[in-house]
Order: sequence, then C-alpha cells, then structure tokens
Amino acid sequence: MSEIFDKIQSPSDVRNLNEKEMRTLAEELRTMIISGVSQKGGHLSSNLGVVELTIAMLARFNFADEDQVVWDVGHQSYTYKLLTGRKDFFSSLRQHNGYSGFPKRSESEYDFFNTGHSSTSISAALGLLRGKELKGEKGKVIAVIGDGALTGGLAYEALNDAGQFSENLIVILNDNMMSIDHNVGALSRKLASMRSSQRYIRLKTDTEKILLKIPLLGRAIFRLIAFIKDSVRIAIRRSHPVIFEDLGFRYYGPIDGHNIPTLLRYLDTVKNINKPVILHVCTKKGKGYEFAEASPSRYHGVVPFDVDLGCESCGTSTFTSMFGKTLLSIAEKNPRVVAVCPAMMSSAGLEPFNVLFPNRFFDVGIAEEHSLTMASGLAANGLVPVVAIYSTFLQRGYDQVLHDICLQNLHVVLAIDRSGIVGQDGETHQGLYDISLLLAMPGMEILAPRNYFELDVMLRYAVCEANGPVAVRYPRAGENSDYASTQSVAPGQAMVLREGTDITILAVGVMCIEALQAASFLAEKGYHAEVIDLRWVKPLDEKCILASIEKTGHIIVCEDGLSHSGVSSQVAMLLMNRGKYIPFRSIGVSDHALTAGLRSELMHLEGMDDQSIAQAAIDMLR
Ligand SMILES: Cc1ncc(C[n+]2csc(CCOP(=O)(O)OP(=O)(O)O)c2C)c(N)n1
Repeated sequence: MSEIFDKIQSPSDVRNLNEKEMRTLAEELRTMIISGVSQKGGHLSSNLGVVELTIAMLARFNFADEDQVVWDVGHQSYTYKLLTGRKDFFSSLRQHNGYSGFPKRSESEYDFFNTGHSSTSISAALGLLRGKELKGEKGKVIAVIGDGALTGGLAYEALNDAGQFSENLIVILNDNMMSIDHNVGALSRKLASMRSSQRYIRLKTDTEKILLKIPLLGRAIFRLIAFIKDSVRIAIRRSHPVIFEDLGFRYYGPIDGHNIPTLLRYLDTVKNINKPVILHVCTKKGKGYEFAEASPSRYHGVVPFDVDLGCESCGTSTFTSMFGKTLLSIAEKNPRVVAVCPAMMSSAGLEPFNVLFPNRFFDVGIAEEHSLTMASGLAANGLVPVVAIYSTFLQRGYDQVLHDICLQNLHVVLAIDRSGIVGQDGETHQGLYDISLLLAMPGMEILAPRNYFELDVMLRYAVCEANGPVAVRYPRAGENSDYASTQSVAPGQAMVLREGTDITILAVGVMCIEALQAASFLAEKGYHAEVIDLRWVKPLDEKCILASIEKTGHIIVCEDGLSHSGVSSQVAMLLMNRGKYIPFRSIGVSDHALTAGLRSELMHLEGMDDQSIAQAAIDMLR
C-alpha cells in the first residue's frame, strides 16, 4: 500500500499535495522503483536521483495543457511515467509491446519527445518551443539534462542557438557528477567546483545561525561573515556560471535536488523569468538504495536482482569482457596501441586497460563524433587507436568515419559492441545499422566474430596487421560455449563450418550459431545444408561463396542486421554480376523500427532464429 501514490489519479493531484505529502510520495516512489527494477531490470541509479525533482516539476508545471518536458537520454523518466498515467508501469517495463524504459510519444500524451541517445534534449526542447510559439501557444518547455549528457557537442550547439530569444526555455541541469562512470572533462571539473562553493555558502549559513545566538560579539562576527558570504556568492556567479551566462542564459543554483521546498521555490522563480534559464540541481545518483549510492555505475543499468543482496557480480565472460582482455594483451606488447571510448569505459570492457595504461586510455565524454575524429588524429601521428563504441552510438559519428578516417585511409580500429538485436532497451538502442552504414565506407574492412576465439583472432588482425580503417563488430551477449573453437582460417577468408550439397547458408557473426542449428534440423528432414561463416563482411570472400553455390544452387544469407540493405544485398549483387540467377533468400531485420523485447523473442518474430532459417530453407528446396 502506498498512501499518497494510491491517491494520485493524474499529475494535477501532485500539485495539491503539501510538502510533507510530497516527501512521503518520494519515499513511496523510491521503494517502487527499487522493487520494480529489481524484478524487470532497467535503469536504477539515474531514476533514484530525480524522484524529488520530478515531483517538484509536476507540482509547478502543467504538462497536461501548457508546458512540455524533454528528458535527456530518457533513462531517468520512471517517476515521471509513474505519475503521468502509467501507474502499472512496472507490470510490462521493457517487454515486447510493454512500457518503454524511455519516453515515447506513442505511449503517452505526456511524452513530448522520444529520447534514448544522449544530449538531444535542448535541441528538441527548442524546436518544441518554437513550434508552440509559431502556433501562438503559451507555456514553458523544459529540457532536463544530466552533467554527463552535457559533455555531448549537440547540447552546446543547442545552447548557442537557444541563448538569445528563447524566453520560455528552461534547462534543468541534473548534476550528479556521474555519467555512467565518473564524468570527465573540464566542464565536469567546473561543475564540481561550483558544487563545493555552494557547500561553502551552506556552511557559512549554518555558522551564522549559531553566531546569532551569541550576544554582542556574535552579531559583529555575523555581519563580517555575511559580507564575506555575499562576496563569495558574487565571485561564484562571476567566475563559475560565466559559460552559461555568456551564452545568454540566466543561471540559478546550484541547489539541493533532494530538498523539495528548495526545488519548489526555485522552480517558482525560473518559471517567471522571461529569459532562457538554467537551473543547476545537484542530486545523488542511486539516492535511497545503499548499494546504488555506493556504486552508481554498477547500478546504472541492471538485470533483475535481489533487493537485499544487490546485484551479485556473476563474473561470466561476454564478448565485451573478452574484447577488453584481448586488447590488453595486445597493448602490453605494442606501446603504440591506445584505447578511446565515448563515456563507456566500464560498459565497453575497458576498465582494466585504464588501470594498466591510464596514459594510453582516453574517455572523451559522451562525444562519439569527437572520439572518432580525435582517434583519426592519433592515427595520423602513428598510433593505433582502438575506439570502443556501441553500434547504436556509432551512428552519431557517420561523417567522422567517412571524412576523418576513411577518406584519409587511417588505421583506426572500431570495436563495435552491442551489434545486432540488443533487446530490452528498444528501438533507440538496437545495433542493427552498423553493417549497412559501414558497407558504404571506402576502404573499410568489416569483421564479425562468431565466438571468442574468432574475436581474439580478428582483433589481433585489426590492430596488428591491418593498415587502414577496420571494424570488428560483436554482440552484447556471451559466447555459446557449444560452438567455441580454437581453429580459424587466414584473414579475409570465409570458413566452411559444415559441408552440404543442397543449400548454402551464409551467416555473419553469431548468426552462424543459428545457421548451424538450422542445418541440424534440416539434416533430420534429409536436406544437406552447407554452413559458411562469412567472417569478413567486407570485402567478401567471393571465391568461397561462388564455390559453395556451384555445389548447392541455393543460398540463404543470415545477418544480425538489416535484411534489405546489409550483407545480403552485397551477396545478391555479387551473384547477379556473375550471372548466377539462383534461388536466394535474405534473413535479418526487416524495414521497420524494432521495439523492445527479449533477444530470443525478437529473433523469432523477425524470422531469424534457427527454426525460421530451417523453414526458409525447406520452402526453397521443396
Ligand atoms: C549518444 C549516446 N552515447 C552514449 C549513451 C549511453 N549512456 C546512457 S546514459 C549515459 C550517461 C548519462 O549521464 P547523465 O546525463 O549525467 O545522466 P545520469 O545517468 O548521470 O543521470 C550514457 C553515456 C547514450 N545514451 N547516448
């Protein structure tokens, strides 16, 4: 039973709560979030940090009729969702056709803009505001952006554009000193010093209270301290917020983001300012759950866990951890190897690298474009940069891959993590586009390992032997140990995993496992499938493919990417150009936005699992 939450039927009910009730509501929501995320998985630390802020925003703004909000990244929007008509949020969080873990316009009229990728909120809010104003509508538009997301260049493009005329724009900077890992960069240092200056002022206020109780002398000292305090405050305003004020924003803060009366007071103030405003709110990531407060990075995004025990470290290996290990062993022998990552150190398996080679490790913030161009600079000066980047975030750096890496033919290695169907984060996080994007890049080699052994082989090739741009793409999950191996073939060559005479199944990366399984099903039906691990997506091992179809006369191409613009189109073109007009079928994700669900579920729905591949083969051979 949640005394206050149960009474809330619509966001307007939050407005009618008194401060004590709001505090109780915050406690109830925290309990709900900890319990809900522990059962479904999802983003925990970031959500626990903004409970009071969200309640205060709902109390002071009218998102039903007038005002709008954009949550940057959107991973912190659980409280907002629970209080805007989605009380059953945790019943289907991150499930197929269930509630999204990110704001989604199709889910609620209170979600004004979809997010998932970082640093878009200020641009989106500005567009929403301009749209409103052109239609003659009133109201404020708020962007809630974290200090991590504020390391992304897009945020500055928007601040620069917004600072002049956008009087109804409010930017709430949610500063918890964390991105997923500790935040990096000069701005982060600046925000940290602003927070400590604020602590200094708070200390003085407490001292004043004590001094005022001392007769005579106390009052004189108090006046002196008040003078110093004002000077400090002016100095802080002069030195610290200059970056925001010079951009045309009125700056308020830093304020305690867990103190509801303070939040309400400041929201009242900024609401009535006719100028673009930045309100700097300090919060604690993971607030209210001991384990998450102690280790906010670990509880940033979690799988289901026991609330009393916390997330136990299971220590199982994944493609990510194997990547980290292999890169470390390569770097130990080759001092020219450096690692670059845009704000994903722990998530990309690079923590050990940072510990061992801090001078050769560059976390550049949530700045994918910058990471790629900076890596090009490193390569141009003779180093071998390995950029660890999630497939979905690589999309940010498309022009950098072309303009800075490929057109200069620089030896930059892209280690593309979370490629393929990713699952429960939904359409903004699927790693489906990298093959299609990179196929267009001149000189780019694209490699896809099916197991850890191949990851090791390919990474060593990419770092130690390749001489131009090269991408190694691997999935989120771990290896299927049934298909572990210690055998490989020469670089550039595809590998026949199973010989057959009826149909060729050409597979990319971990899709080989589905293909091999499909071949076993087919064997039970009396069909002999030849399974080929393509290994090099680009350039194709044409010889191997053509030799196989000479035997089989049928081909299926399976990829953990787009069925209409990936490897299958390259293979189809190869066959057409060689006059091989044979029955052909492409298997991958079709042309639509693939929403959330378990990977296995989505594989089945997209016709990409072993059974579906076998069925496709049977349909062709019948
Ligand atoms: C373009 C992009 N790169 C990387 C990410 C992965 N990511 C999700 S949340 C996050 C950290 C965000 O930090 P912050 O904005 O401070 O929010 P907090 O989680 O600390 O509340 C990162 C790097 C992303 N969502 N988008």
